[in-house]
Amino acid sequence: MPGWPDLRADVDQPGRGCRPGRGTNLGVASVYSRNHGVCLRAPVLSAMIPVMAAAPLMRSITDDEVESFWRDGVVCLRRVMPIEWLECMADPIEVALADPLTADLSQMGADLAAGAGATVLIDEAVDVAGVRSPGSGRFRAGTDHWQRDPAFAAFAGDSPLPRIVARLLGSTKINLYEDSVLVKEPGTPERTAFHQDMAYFHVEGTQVCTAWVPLDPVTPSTGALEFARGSHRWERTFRPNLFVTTMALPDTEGEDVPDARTQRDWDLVSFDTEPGDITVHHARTVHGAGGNASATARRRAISVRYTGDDARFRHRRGAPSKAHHGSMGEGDVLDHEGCPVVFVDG
Ligand SMILES: O=C(O)CCC(=O)C(=O)O
Repeated sequence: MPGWPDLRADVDQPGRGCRPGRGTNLGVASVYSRNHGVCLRAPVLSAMIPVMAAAPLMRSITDDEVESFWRDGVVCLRRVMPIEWLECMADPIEVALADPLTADLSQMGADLAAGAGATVLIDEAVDVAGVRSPGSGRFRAGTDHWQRDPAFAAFAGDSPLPRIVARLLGSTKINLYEDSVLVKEPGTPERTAFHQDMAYFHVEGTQVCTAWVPLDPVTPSTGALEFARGSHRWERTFRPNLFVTTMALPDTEGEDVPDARTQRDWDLVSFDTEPGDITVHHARTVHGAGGNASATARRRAISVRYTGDDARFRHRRGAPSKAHHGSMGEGDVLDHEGCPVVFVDG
């Protein structure tokens, strides 16, 4: 491929940084440059190299963790993500943040407030900490980076993530629905509005989840996610919202998500995490996050959203569409190059 060094000789060097996956269904290989000590990834034709499953697990996922996921709608998995994978994603995240397709949600919130009267959700803790100044912290988010950057494709397809979610979901097959970069810079005042991921997906099924992978230590004061425990079992359908405001996407199905702070019967849980820890939540679990009240610490995270055996295409009115959705029919199995299979058991 033009522009990419041929580093295939370096693939799978034992003890190297990134655990390389080779020849995923995404058609990329991850490679580690011995010379530069940095991660490079070269797109290669999957036909040229054997198809392999996702990287092996650092440790097994316990029955208790699987039970917590299904009971609470969320589980925090400690020390499951090799640090090398996180280090590999540091530069691609900066590239993603510079991509015009990545949204500045802080700006979007200000525009919605000025133009449409939306109320932006501001975290008072950020004001109390005195770290907010005009134009200071930004909340930026993008989607479908894997389609543009082989580094993200390798992260979603070749890292341990597909194998982890296969175990949690009890699924023999895992499809990649999408990925997102979600960064709250120091002093970001905007909360993430509570929402249900399923409201944004053209999918029906019980085996659907999001793996939230932080690259930095995260606490509630820097923007740890908060989950309404057990909400994946509520028989309620919520409208997707615009993430920094409760304003719903137009023409969408369901009820508005109520303000979590007024819902006394919601059992909110969040987790302090270190790099290597991840949370995985069910796509129906209601969740949100605070701002980032730190003056110095960034909160960088990558969410990867996966589906399992029972997921089927279901057009959801008003929800964000992907290019291939036009060719999908109600009830179709999701397998498509726009929603690739990234793991098959056995
Ligand atoms: O990172 C955030 O603030 C929100 C992430 C989220 O809601 C998600 O990935 O589902």
